[in-house]
Amino acid sequence: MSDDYRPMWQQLGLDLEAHDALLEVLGQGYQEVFLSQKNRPEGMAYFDFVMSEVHGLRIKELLEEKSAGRKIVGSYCVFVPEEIVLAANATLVGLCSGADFATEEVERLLPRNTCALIKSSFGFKIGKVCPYLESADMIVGENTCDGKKKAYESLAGLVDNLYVMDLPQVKSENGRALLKDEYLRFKTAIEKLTGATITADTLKAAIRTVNAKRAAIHRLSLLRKADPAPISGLDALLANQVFFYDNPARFTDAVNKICDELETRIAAKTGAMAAGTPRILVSGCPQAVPNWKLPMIVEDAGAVIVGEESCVGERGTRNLTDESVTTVEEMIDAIVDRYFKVDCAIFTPNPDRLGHIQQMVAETQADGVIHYGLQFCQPYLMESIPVEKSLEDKQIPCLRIETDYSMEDVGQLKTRVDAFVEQLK
Ligand code: BJ8
Repeated sequence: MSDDYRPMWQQLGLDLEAHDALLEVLGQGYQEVFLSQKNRPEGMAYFDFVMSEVHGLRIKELLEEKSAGRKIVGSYCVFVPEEIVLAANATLVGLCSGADFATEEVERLLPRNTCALIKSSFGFKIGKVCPYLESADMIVGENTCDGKKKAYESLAGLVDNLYVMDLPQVKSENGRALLKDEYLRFKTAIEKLTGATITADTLKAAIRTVNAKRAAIHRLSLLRKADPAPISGLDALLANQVFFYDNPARFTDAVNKICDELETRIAAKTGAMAAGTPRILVSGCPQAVPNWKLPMIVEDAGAVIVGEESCVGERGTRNLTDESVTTVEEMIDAIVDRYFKVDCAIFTPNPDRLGHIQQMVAETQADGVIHYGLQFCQPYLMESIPVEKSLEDKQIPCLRIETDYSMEDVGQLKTRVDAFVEQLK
């Protein structure tokens, strides 16, 4: 990344030395994991460029938006409604939390047995290495799992602009009413932050923008059902990760372009891997940038990942908001209906997720499922057992994995994944 960005990073208060070290590791990792792949679609050049500028050009754009009076909102969860943010003339960015950082300092604030994702969000703040976090005018936390909801109490002492959204845990009428109340409260907070009033026109335009983005990435997801798979799991995951940072309209365009290319590849039977390669669906915790450990191991083992049942994947993107309604009140209801379908493991009971995993297995023609659970993540680790059971009942092989962001268990994971892939052949 160009040295021209250093004054910008300094102005944001980043620790330049630590940030240099992070970029160095990221750049090297990207080269080894992504650029070394064979038979990549040409359209991945766009995502390579975005990643090469992820702390540069994109941050410059966000700061330019801020100078023009737009606000930046950072979020850790797919329950934060981008439609409301956009409608109030603000920009939503995902705060990644996909790598360990400043672990010793983090463990002075959080118990050691906290999941890597939560620890990472603290590490990026304490280590002063995330320009997105430092650019945000508001950071939104959400009461999802116990770990997150308690961690935000501590995060509030580290940032001065934390807004915490309550979320239901049960898909009942009361649960839906709570979600609606919270979205209305959030709307008021965003309007206060931006000074803008959300109107039917701005909300409708925002719903269309976000729907278009989700429809494009869902289109990509459906194209992965072809054999040979036209895109690797690593590249498809990358597109799903960039979903959270990029300018929405530009991202939609780039994804649709790559989908056009994938359609041509499918017609020509050109794959990222050979036809007949064992096909795997990954299900479970979100894999945020730069957490590429599992897909790297799986695809190195000679399989191809054909879908992610995850919030960085189909769980977060498959449902669209009804565009046919006209008033702000009706649109808020449509937004609530759309988000209420997200089948995160924090919900109890959560039977929709089991059904969705089986649906994805069928749609993607997966030969087996790897359940990806982060260590100490109670909701997903608990749910991995019924997930496995429901798959076994249908004779779908399932491998449950529990891991973190360190590389210490790579050898052990490789052994288990290799054996699983062999079983699928
Ligand atoms: S909607 S999955 S993005 S909460 S891994 S922090 S659950 S202990 S991330 Fe999530 Fe929203 Fe749900 Fe999706 Fe807790 Fe588990 Fe850690 Fe997790």
